Amino acid sequence: KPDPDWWRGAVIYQIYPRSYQDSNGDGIGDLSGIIHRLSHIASLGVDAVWISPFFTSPMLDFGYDVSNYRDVDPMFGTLGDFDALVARAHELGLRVMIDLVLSHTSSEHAWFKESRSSRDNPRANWYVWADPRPDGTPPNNWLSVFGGSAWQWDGERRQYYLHNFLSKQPDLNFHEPAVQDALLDVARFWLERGVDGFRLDTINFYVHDRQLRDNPALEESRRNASIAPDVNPYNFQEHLYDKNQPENLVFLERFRALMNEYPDIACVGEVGDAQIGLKIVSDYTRGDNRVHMCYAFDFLGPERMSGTRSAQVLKDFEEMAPDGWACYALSNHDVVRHASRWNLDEAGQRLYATLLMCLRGSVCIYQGEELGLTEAYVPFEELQDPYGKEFWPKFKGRDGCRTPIPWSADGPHGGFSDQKPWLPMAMEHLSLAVAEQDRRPGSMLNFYRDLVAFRRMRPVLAKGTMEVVEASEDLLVFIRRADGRAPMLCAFNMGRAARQFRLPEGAWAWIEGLGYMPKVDNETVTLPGWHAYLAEG
Ligand code: TEU
Ligand code: CA
Repeated sequence: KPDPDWWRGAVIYQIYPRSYQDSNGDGIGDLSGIIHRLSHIASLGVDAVWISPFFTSPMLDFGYDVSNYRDVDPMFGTLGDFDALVARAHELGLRVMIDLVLSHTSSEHAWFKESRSSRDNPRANWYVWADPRPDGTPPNNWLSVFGGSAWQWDGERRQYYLHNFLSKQPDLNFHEPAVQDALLDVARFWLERGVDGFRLDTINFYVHDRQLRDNPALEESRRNASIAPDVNPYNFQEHLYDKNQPENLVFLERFRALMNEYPDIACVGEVGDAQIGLKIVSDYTRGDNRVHMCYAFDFLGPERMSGTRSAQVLKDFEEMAPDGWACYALSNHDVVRHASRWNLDEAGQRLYATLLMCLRGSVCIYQGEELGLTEAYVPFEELQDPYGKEFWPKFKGRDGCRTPIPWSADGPHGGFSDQKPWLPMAMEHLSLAVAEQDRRPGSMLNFYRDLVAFRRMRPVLAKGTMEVVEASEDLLVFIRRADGRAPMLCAFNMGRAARQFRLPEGAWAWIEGLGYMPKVDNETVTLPGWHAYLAEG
């Protein structure tokens, strides 16, 4: 059914293809494996899938280093498999969003090979090349997210090139119109193949400062308490010139115009800039001519979200981008799984999942979160993530959230593969396998199914306004309203101890079905630790 607004409030399931399901016994997940498991995803009742990159790649950053945007890596299958995946997903009512990594390519990409070959070839300006400073050092002080200088010396062309991530992920030069055109053609290629939208990787990194000015050092007070606060020097710079340039928005406007040529297309842009704040995020999504949604990092941080901080984030977003749209997530393939990151027991996981499903905005569920998976421990000898290898042991990298999905407790390698998987199957995940939880009423998996259904039946949750009634460290109470719909009262106890709150004015009726029936006495609700109260008015 045509529905240009399907993405507003949608629930999107993120698939990390290497770890979903292996179909040919090489220990690596693939597109045929995903097709086989689409029924599991459909059973969750989600609207769409976002598939992390499956394009041709030397896999140094596991697909986020693309060497051919227009083909499937043989490891994952063929274009025919992809077409079959889209067809099957559509039959099941699932939309397909693919992950376009446009800011950089792999150094194996034909464009880069040509660009590095001389200073005057047709693609000489397709990447960011610069001469050394007089003493031979890199052109400026920009740093790579993955460690060290953002500049790599190239012996062939005898110049430095810019890379915001791995040195084998050279940054494309978005100041070159032909680069923008080529990338738009890539998007068109996939739109013609029938995709429903995109997750756009690192949209904040597209354009760099033309003059290559040095970044200032960050003041102590504003240092980013991110994944590796005391480890990665990247977090001690203010990234004034290497990203978030205003020209990013100009490219995104071109990208949006292209999407608008096709029906029902949506994209979510990734902007990981906690330290720069919501102002920038709102620029990317405000109005209807850039990205539809901004992927929000607020619920992905190392510190457990309190009532006060949640309220602040939601309020800020509404004030700064009243006509913008956020897409929230608790976990993804880059961060420690939230069950472990926030040290949540099962009740805590259920509480935050309920909160997620009550937020205004769209939401992502990361594969395995619906099973309550914890972060797996991957020893150094088995580590694959280059980011983890660089900063080990202070930062253990991203492999712990990328281990294979357990499908059955008794199959070989949890039913993921007949062969030794590329990352070990976490033994403690086996009892949480899909087949185990599927048949257990009240399991985390069945709870997620109920939650998604609950949200889908009540559009006021996805799209209504939000008014915070009470917020403290442990308590968050808000009311969601939309014209012509019953208002909803949503209360969350984000702590261990019982908490009380006074019902706001109105006749609130507890909604049966989701968990615990709270004690209401004299307009005062008592919520046990880690419990939510949802009522309709
Ligand atoms: O991540 C971009 C991003 O925000 C990273 O800087 C993130 O902070 C880092 O991975 C630590 O968690 C995207 C992809 O999600 C990531 O997997 C890729 O490695 C990266 O881009 C480069 O393409
Ligand atoms: Ca495989």
